[in-house]
Amino acid sequence: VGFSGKGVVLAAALASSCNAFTQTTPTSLSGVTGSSSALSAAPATIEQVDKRTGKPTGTSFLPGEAIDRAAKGNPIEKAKLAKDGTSAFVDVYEYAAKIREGSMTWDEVEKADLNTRLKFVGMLHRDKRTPGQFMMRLKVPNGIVNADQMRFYADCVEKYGEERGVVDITTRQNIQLRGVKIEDAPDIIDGLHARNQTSFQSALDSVRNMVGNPLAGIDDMELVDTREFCNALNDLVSLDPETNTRGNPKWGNLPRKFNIAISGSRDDYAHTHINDIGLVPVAHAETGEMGFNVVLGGYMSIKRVAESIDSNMWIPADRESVVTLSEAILRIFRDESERKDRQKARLMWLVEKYGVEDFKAAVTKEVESYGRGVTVGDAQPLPTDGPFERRELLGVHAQKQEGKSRVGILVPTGRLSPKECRDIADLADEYSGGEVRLTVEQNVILPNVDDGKVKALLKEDSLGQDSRLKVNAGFIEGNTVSCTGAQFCGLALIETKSHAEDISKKLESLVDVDRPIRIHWTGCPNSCGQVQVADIGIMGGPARQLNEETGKMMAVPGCKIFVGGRIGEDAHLALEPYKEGVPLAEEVLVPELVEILKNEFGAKDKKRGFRSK
Ligand code: SRM
Ligand code: SF4
Repeated sequence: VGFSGKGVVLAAALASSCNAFTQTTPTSLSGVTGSSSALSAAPATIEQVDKRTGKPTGTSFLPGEAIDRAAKGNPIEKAKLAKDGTSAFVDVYEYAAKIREGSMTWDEVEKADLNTRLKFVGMLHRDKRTPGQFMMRLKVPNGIVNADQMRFYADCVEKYGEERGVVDITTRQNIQLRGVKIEDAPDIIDGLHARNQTSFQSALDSVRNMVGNPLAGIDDMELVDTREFCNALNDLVSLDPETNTRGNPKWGNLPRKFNIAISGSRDDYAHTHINDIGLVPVAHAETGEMGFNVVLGGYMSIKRVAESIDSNMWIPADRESVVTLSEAILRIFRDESERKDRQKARLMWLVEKYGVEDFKAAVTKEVESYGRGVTVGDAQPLPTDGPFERRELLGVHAQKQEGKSRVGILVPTGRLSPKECRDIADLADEYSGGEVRLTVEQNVILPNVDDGKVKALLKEDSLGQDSRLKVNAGFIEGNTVSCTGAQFCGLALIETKSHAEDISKKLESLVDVDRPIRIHWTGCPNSCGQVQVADIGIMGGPARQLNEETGKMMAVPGCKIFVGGRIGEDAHLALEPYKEGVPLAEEVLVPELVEILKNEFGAKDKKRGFRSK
């Protein structure tokens, strides 16, 4: 992916020779005053170059008009103006050194760094749940990792103990390390960079993990191999071309998060319809050339949940076109999107402000201005040869390569202990050439398993009866997804992962269904667990229940239930709750879900001795 451990050395060198690069230039900002350390105020001068790294600041790429808006914008905008996020890794190294030598403690770290700016290094302080410990989010383009990386994740988190030291596979086909302390972060960052991975620009106002097709290169129904494009886009947004270090300042001051997904087949495993940019593979109707229709603006949030809209754009499936189109949209988004109301700062609002055709015209003009010979065409008709049934990712399936199989393994709610990470690494070394693929359903796939070795793989202890990892999971437990929830997330209204795992097992023991039923859990309306695309979505929310002792109704942890979201070609978001105010208590929620499974999905009471799959 165009990056090697070399970059770390350069970054460290840049950090230590920082003064040589100091060059603070005042901008045309008028009437803006304040301190550079407070979250609530923008500085009087805007740094063009970060003193310590010599890298240009994210803000230095913004036009004056956008800086003026940011200066009058929300507290996060002011924090970004006050101190550059793309050089925040230097703060991590400096804080860590001081904490290690005993000259400071983690709670003396500047608040704006602790809770905001370190997010540019992918470090999210879990201040409400585990003060002093961070979640570190990585970037895993196309969700492809290897055995060495899996073992490294295990080594990084193990010291934080069974409860806190875990690894999560996320709903963006990505990895999060938990429990991380600042003093350990430099070694983790260096270790990641030495393994061609990074955590930089994976959170806050950054372009998030590039989601691609988990079956890229191994599937006979593939239309486009997404790997090259995910890697190229990952480099576009997070590799600094000047210093060859991770963290690209050009995109270091975006108005909001930005999601890109590239689909490789009609299954749309990447969920293009809920990403800011979604690339949908479709051949040009006249020339037959393979390319992508561009859908825009899909997102989920507390304020609004929106399905992507057709932008009437098509580009050929080549690296230059994909990178140039994305760069053009990102440039327009960066400079023109909302900087005051964070709820309105997602791409959809900007597209609506323009109108679809005018937005297309602006993007086309921008693309042409780069002079790379890239052409933006009109959207192409989708295939009409009948409906397409999205295929399963779990279990054993033939690949396009003769004699090879892909084996999808359930990781319940994406949560892995260090031992389970190592188990997967061992399986990968033994059966899949060390390669592991992550899915947005928070599971893993081992590709390229010799058909002749599948039996042996299925007999491995780490996939046995007592293991959480399973190849032949039931239709319900195998399709349960869950966001982080209250164990670590300060925004959560309820605990999610442990309930999701327990209740899916319970449901599996009570009913039989004849197809995968996707049950998604999300702890609050931000919908990181994407409840609106689920067959059944469970979102944390208020509920009341009778207190047997007092005889009074009292507030209890509860949920809203959504039913009927669809993914794939026939995507549809379930926007309105099916039921609200349902207590989370198992004796209430389980019967409720059983009813929904029976009424809406044809579930039958389980017959003794008969399993659904
Ligand atoms: Fe998310 C904020 C976790 C995918 C919409 N999300 C958060 C924070 C950072 C809040 C916080 O500070 O605690 C959560 C961190 C909890 C933690 O400790 O892990 C968090 N989001 C997650 C993850 C880990 C859920 C998971 O268990 O898999 C996912 C990480 C993806 C990744 O690897 O980058 C995750 N979040 C999503 C998705 C799904 C997707 O991208 O397909 C969405 C909906 C799609 C979207 O963004 O449009 C999503 N997360 C949000 C939002 C609402 C965004 C908005 O525009 O308002 C927030 C709140 C915010 O950004 O202000 C949020
Ligand atoms: Fe946290 Fe809410 Fe996202 Fe769950 S949906 S991870 S509770 S922000």
